[in-house]
Amino acid sequence: MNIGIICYASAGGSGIVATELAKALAMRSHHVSVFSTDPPFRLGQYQAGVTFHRVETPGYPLFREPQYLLALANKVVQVAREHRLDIIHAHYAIPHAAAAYLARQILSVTDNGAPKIITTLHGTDITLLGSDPSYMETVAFCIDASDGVTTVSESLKQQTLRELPVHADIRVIYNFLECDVYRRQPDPTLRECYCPAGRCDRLVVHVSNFRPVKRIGAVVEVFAQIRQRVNARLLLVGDGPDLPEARRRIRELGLRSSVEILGEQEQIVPVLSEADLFLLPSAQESFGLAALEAMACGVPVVASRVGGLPEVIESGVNGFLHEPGDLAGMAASGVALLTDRDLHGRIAAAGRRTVEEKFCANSIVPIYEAYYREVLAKGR
Ligand code: GMT
Repeated sequence: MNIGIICYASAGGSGIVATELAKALAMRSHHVSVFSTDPPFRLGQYQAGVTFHRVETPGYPLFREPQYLLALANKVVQVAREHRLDIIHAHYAIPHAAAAYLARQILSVTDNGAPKIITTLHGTDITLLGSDPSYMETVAFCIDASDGVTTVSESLKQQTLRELPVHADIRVIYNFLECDVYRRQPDPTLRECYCPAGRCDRLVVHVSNFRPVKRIGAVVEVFAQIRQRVNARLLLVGDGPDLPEARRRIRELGLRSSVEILGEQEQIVPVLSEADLFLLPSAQESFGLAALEAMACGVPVVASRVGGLPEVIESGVNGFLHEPGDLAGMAASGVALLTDRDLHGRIAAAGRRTVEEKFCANSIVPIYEAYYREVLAKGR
C-alpha cells in the first residue's frame, strides 16, 4: 500500500506513535510518505520505504498566523498525486483530520479517485482541545467525515463519544513499541554519572513534554516524599512550558543536588535501562506511552488512575495506580518499590510481560494493516 502519515514533529506521544508506525509499515514493504513541518522526533536515519515531506508555511505581512492547515492539505494533494496514495492517516485530529479531509475533497474533484482517510485520536485532541467549544464543531465533523477512526484506548473512545457530537464507528487500536528496541540495556556509565555508588542508591525518572497536564509539580512533590525515606536521585527528561516551574519547586524544596534535568532526549532506552522507578502523576493520559516505554525497559511505574492508564497498568500487578490527588499514596508505592527488591523484581517482570503480550509492534501493526484493508474495501 502507499500510505501517507500526517503527524506533529515535536516530542509528543502522537508524533512518536505515528513515526514508529511509519517505520514499521515500511519494514513490511509498504511505501510511507510522512508529512510534518520538520523531520519528526525519533524518525532517525534514512529508512527504505519512508519518504519525508516538509510542510512549509510561507508568511505574508497581512497574516498574523501561519496557514498550516492549507499548506498541509496542499502538500498532501501534491504527494498523493505523485505517489498515488491509497490511505492518508492523520495522527491527532487538530488540524490533521481537517487537512486530510480537504485533501480528499480536492482529489475527488480533480483526480480519478481519492485516497481514503483515517484519523487516529490520541488524547488531548479530544480531552483538552477537541471538546472545547472553540474547536468542537469542526473536529466532530472531520472525525465523522473520515473513512476510518481509531483511538489509542477504550477510555478515549468512550470520552470521544461522550463529549463530542460524533457518530463514527471508532476502532480501538492500542499504542505499541518495537519490543526488541525497547528493552533493558544497562549502561553502567550512565548510572555512575547520575547515581554514583556511595552517594545515591536508587534512580527515579520522569519523561514528558512538561505541559500542565503532566503535573510536574506533583512529580517533584512525590519525589520529595520518597527522598525522605530513600537515598534516591530524580532524572527529569524532556522540555516544555512547565520546566521553569519545576526548577522553582526543586529549589524551594531544597532538592537541587538530588535532581538532574536532562532536557529532550531522542534516545530514551539508555536512561530507562538504569531507572528504578518511573513517575507519571498526570491529570489526564489517554494511554500513557511513556509508561509503556518504562515497563518495556523493566521499570515499575507509579501513575495516576486516569484515562487509558488502567488499560495498561493493573495496579499491584504490573505497576501502581493512585487517584491523581493521592500524592502520599504514590510516594508510599514508590518507597515500597525502591526498598523491597522482591516486590520490585515482581512488578518489573510483570510490566515487561504485559508489554510483550499486548503492546509489541509485531502484534499491533498488523491490526493497522488489516484496518487499512478494511477501510479500502468499503465504500464511503
Ligand atoms: O503529551 C504527550 O505526550 C502528547 C500527547 C498528545 O496529545 O499528542 O499524547 C497523547 O498521545 C499519546 C500517544 O497516543 C498517549 O500515549 C498520551 O497518553 C496522550 N496524552 C494525553 O492524553 C495527555
